[in-house]
Amino acid sequence: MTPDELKAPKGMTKQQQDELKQEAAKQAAAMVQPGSVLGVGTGSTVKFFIDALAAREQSEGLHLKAIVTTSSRSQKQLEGYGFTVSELADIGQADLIVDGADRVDANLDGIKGGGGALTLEKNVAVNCKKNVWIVDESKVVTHLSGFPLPVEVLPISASHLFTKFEAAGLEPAYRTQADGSKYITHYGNYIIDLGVSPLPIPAGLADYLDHTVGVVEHGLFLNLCDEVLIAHSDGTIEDRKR
Ligand code: ABF
Repeated sequence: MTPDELKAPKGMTKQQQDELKQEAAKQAAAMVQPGSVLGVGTGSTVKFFIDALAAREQSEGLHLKAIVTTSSRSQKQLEGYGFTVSELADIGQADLIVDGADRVDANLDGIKGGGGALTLEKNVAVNCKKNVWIVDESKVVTHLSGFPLPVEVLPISASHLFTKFEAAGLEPAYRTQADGSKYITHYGNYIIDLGVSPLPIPAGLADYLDHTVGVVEHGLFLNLCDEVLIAHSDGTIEDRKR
């Protein structure tokens, strides 16, 4: 499946989903402290967050100390608004990161990486004091399910890992481009999406993947999100804290 096919909205029109995302994004932009170091994630909801951040910059001048981001897509949008983007290696810790997610469960654990940026996203996330996710209600589940778990793998190990994941009943599929060729990540790796749903015991699966040679990173973000803003179809924004 291509990245876009992975993220097709379920049960809502695209416009309805976008309006909800914009609401959550505005509320997150209001959380940014002037003079702070900010992390900016990736995805269609974060796109609205960057718009709202630029509006705040325009109206009050945030004088952010530094901004790091998790994809070239977000970097281009930020620089288009005149923000300067730093490399992760150039900052100590960010005070806050605002990012999206593909699924978030009752424990504020999540599946991320539908956009293919999972490795940089996780490396930035662990270097941020506070992680805030912004989602619409279609992403909220009781148990992590309904979205393939992305696993970034080294090309040299991909076929062996595919066979291993298949034998383990994880229902692997290579992430593909629109022309059917394998999707290549920013770091030159492949993504194998694990279609098994619901995910078997996320903490156990994360441990299994963390100890599987050839796996670069996976999209299970456990114990990382501190707060999630959920935009509900009734127009309310739910603020859930860990
Ligand atoms: C990003 O947010 C990715 O982890 C994920 O694919 C994306 C999903 O958010 P959205 O639905 O807003 O595109 O951080």
